[in-house]
Amino acid sequence: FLPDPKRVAIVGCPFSGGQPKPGVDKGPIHLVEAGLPDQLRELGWEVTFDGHHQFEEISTLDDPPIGILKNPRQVSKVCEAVAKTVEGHAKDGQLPLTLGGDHSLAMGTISGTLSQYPNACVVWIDAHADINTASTTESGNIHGMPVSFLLGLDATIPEFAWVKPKLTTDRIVYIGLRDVDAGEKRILRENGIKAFSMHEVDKYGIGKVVEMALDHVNPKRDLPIHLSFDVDALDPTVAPSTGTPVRGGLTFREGHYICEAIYETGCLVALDLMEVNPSLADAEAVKQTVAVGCSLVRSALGETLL
Ligand code: HAR
Ligand code: MN
Ligand code: MN
Ligand code: MN
Repeated sequence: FLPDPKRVAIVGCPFSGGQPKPGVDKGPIHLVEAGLPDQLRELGWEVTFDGHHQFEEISTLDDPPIGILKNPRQVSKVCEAVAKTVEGHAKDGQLPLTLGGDHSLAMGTISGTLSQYPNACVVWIDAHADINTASTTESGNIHGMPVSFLLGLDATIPEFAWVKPKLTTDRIVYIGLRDVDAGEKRILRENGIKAFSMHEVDKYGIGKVVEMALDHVNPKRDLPIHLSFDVDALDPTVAPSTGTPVRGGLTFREGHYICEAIYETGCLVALDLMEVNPSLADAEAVKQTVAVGCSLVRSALGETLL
């Protein structure tokens, strides 16, 4: 599925409405300014980047909470626009690389991927499961919910009716989990959703975990893969500048190994790098996190393969 010639379209999404901490909207700007487009050109990719997306502002006055969900209309509108953009690039035969921004955006990116590749599977790398529904979320932050929308677990909110539940529970797999709410654990269990927490990474090693994860969602390695990488999957010592760091995460190499192994399948059709927040640490830590983010993307696009 890798485009030949290799063409990638960078979709910069300076958006933070899916969670309360300012600054995550600056993530994509830092990643691009660090030189990511040129780094990908050096790897032989033809890179399209037509500027960061400008999102229509909805005043908070016009966007009161629905239940406890915060900024619901804003998140929905932004994700719908992102879905169209990602779909458009995929239809053009480009590999959409979405830079967040908070992880609510994946509602858009994965919807866009599924419009072009209905049988795509999702590999979700995160400390969190992001699968709360309107009835289980305790925070009301929609970045903790995108997977439930994509699976249609809670289709009760008309504002999100455009999200067509095209993802099925057997086509998503998690790696890196270590901070999962009780309600989310129940959802994972009741729906038989496969997840490899840090416990399994410790037990089996990352090589075996990635193999088992792919055997589950893509047994014949013939389905398109959407890789959604939340930088907080990495240990906070590796990626400190993020909104909800959780200790005990993936090492630098474990994170990169995942990206390399997905690239190696030749099935990667879309990639997200989310939750880099340059406002949340000192300058050195920001630099480190941005550099790791760029490096993960390069690995997912073939850098480490000899
Ligand atoms: N489960 C919590 C909630 O729903 C925390 C979600 C946290 N954050 C993320 N997503 N960064 O991966 O609010
Ligand atoms: Mn574009
Ligand atoms: Mn996430
Ligand atoms: Mn997370």
